[in-house]
Amino acid sequence: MRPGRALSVLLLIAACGGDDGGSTTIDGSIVGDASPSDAPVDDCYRELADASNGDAAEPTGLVVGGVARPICGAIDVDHAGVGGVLDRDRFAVTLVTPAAVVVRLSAPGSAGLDRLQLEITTATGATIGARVIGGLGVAIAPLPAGTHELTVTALGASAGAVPYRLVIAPDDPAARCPLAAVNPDYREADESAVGHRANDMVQVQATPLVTGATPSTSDRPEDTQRAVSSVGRVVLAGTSADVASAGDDYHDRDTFAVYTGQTTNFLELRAAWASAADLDVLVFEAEHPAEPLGVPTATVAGELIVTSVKPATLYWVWIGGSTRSATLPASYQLAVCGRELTPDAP
Ligand SMILES: [Ca+2]
Ligand SMILES: [Ca+2]
Ligand SMILES: [Ca+2]
Ligand SMILES: [Ca+2]
Repeated sequence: MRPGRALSVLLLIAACGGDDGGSTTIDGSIVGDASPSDAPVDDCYRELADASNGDAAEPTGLVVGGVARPICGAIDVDHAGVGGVLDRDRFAVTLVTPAAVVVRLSAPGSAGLDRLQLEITTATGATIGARVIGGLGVAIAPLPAGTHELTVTALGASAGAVPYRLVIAPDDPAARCPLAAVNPDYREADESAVGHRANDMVQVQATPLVTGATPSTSDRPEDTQRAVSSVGRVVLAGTSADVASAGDDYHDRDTFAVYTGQTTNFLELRAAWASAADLDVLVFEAEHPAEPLGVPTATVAGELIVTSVKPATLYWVWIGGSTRSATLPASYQLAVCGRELTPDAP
């Protein structure tokens, strides 16, 4: 399912009955013809417990598997806490059956905040995060059955409340940026003469995810001279070499500089490789190696991540061979697909 399609399918609430509302179910989970325009004017579950929902998740009663409903809340400004946290809102939602989901946070009025982020905390305690950029943050995750938390965290200051809309919907990860057998648009330069360290740029600790610049002053990102349009795809290729870790959780690390197009505000990235390696992909705005965008997921063979981005901006696409890898080197292809998504009205 394409993102726009996925996002037209709203959160389904079993409390209102999964058998009405014109939605269909697949494998007992979700889906249907519902679109925002089909919904009543006030179709939201409305945030009820702002003062306390930063400490304990607000029980929404929402169950993925019934009538579509988003969560409508606000970044409230009357109880700013420590560490620059302006508001934190946690919401509990339930999945009856395991499903791949996409969670989309729309907050068109959030430009003045220092940071707005979305986190999915699964029933098993795993966390998947996404930054809101340009009023939109998107996270994808495979979720087991159980009760999960969606957390909205705002840092900074605001003169007034900033409304937002939060939607959880079924996702089709295999349909995101499929990697057909194609000739790559750009191939990594041979870096064997410098121990495969010519393009590393970012060192990465995987758990928890902590990233920063490599100590080297001589590494450079691959200058691909490519821009990803909002309907386009750039395919990168390279080799993740069998070199010793430089102290982080990766062997070879390869970084490619790619521009986003004039209207591209969302990227999907998919990597595939042949050997029994475990490669991870991250995205950074150029020269911001401490701010990883997107979180690797393993919902399908290979690696798939998504992230909101700024249009017409240089990004670093990073791929590293995890120390979990059984076999290296690994020849990889890495597709970068552009999209233009419009945030929902809150
Ligand atoms: Ca709130
Ligand atoms: Ca709150
Ligand atoms: Ca390499
Ligand atoms: Ca490298």
